[in-house]
Amino acid sequence: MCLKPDSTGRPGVALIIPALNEEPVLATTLEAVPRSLFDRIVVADNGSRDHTAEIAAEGGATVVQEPERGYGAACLRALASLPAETAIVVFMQADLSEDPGEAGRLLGPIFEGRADLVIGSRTLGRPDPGALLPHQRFGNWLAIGLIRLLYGHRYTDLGPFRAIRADALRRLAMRDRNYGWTIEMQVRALEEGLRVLEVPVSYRRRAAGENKVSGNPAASLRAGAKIIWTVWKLWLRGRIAARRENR
Ligand SMILES: Nc1nc2c(ncn2[C@@H]2O[C@H](COP(=O)(O)OP(=O)(O)OP(=O)(O)O)[C@@H](O)[C@H]2O)c(=O)[nH]1
Ligand SMILES: [Mg+2]
Repeated sequence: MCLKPDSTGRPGVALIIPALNEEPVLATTLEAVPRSLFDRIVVADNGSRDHTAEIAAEGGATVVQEPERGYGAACLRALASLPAETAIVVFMQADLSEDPGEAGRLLGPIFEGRADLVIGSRTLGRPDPGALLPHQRFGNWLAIGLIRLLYGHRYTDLGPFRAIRADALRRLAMRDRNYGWTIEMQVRALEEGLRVLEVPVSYRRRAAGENKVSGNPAASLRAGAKIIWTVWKLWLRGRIAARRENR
């Protein structure tokens, strides 16, 4: 299966950055993006009350607005805005926790035809001390363990920095509108039999701006519960569908 080329003859690559009140850091993040890798950068402004949208536009990104709060809602809105010739989509945070310069590591295995989904694993790639908080590590461990138990696949992380072929992403029929987005993609990828690869990426604390999830205990608890629930829900849904087919 070959990747659909854009007008320049290479596969169209889009970078999606969901952003909620990221004014203090977004300009630096966009400056660090290796432009030659991407045909389009989309910032999904998730109802920010600051100048996130203006900064994104000044930084050369296409801005889409998603007033409904939630990481997944922002990603879905950005995806809906992509041109048909987009062949690969990369997702990255706005807060410079990830190194945009490492995007090539995620894209390489897809360009080479070795993978459909490439997860940037923070645990494989030595995160900065304190960048992954203990409750984040615990939540990751729990979710990864559950996937291993139910699906028999060993992931090492649920990191949000990732690349996926656009045709594969469409097959996943993503629905989650908030914290379950990353795990839904990983579980659905297994259900659909995608070729999944993990590559090490670096990780540090957000460079600036408000801690909204990992640095916020209440939000972390909500995110953790949603992540675990999402794995169970998808597994049960798969079992019910399999039973119906066998009848
Ligand atoms: N939390 C949150 N982030 C959103 C939302 N919409 C878009 N985002 C963006 O999604 C990315 C991930 O959210 P973060 O707040 O960085 O989540 P985190 O990395 O777990 O935690 P912190 O870095 O401590 O805030 C960032 O780029 C956010 O700006 C939303 O509704 N809630
Ligand atoms: Mg963050």
